[in-house]
Amino acid sequence: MQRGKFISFEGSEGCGKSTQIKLLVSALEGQGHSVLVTREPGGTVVGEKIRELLQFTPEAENMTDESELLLFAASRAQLVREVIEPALDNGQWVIADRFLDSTTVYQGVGRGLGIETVGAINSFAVGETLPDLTILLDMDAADGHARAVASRGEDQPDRIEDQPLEFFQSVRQGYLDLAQKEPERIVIVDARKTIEEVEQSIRGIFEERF
Ligand code: Z5A
Repeated sequence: MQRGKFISFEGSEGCGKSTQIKLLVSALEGQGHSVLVTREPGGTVVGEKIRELLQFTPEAENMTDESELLLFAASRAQLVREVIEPALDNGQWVIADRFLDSTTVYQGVGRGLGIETVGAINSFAVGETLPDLTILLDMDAADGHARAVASRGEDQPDRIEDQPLEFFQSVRQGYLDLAQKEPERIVIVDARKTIEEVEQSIRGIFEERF
């Protein structure tokens, strides 16, 4: 059995990850691939409990940045071993809606915990499991936030969405710096374009890579 491909989508809120993942899944399935989509935090029983704690538990508002980092890592450690690795071994393609780069930039850069510290914890959490390709949907943080607010409607922002704009600007810069360091794995796509144009760019990258 040929091992499946592992692709992650990254970017700040509202950049269009979920939208593009849906389009990609239907294209890949049309080519005969079996595809599994994961989201983080979450994707397992343990991970979904952690998601609730990280994002939606009002009593957790005094969570320290260090606890937050370890909880994201714990959710991913479970997801990798319980879901991602077995799927890849089974020949499935795995599309991850966020993976370890989110922790590097949100906790390492945004929260200021440092990318070396976060890198060590990320490595412990994922072991050898790294994406073959990461699509970074890049756009201005304020514009992405406006999209996310519009699509949320009446729902309240979660604990992380509720950060000031400077936090998301540093997250965006963190992603761009990471892409510069790892150009082979991380490909930047301009997320300001229309949904169809972004989809075409991603198709082009897939044709070239796989
Ligand atoms: N987080 C962290 O801190 N550390 C970690 O390690 C991990 C995560 C893994 C997870 O939130 C939060 O946890 C996230 C990072 C943090 N917090 N923030 N901020 P989530 O999973 O609940 O949400 P999200 O990942 O931020 O995604 P999102 O806001 O749902 O956005 P999206 O999936 O990228 O976008 P979308 O839903 O596809 O599109 C948003 C809207 O824009 C929607 O109405 C679309 O129709 C529209 N859209 C999409 N594309 C376009 C284009 N091209 N043009 C115009 N409109 C568009």
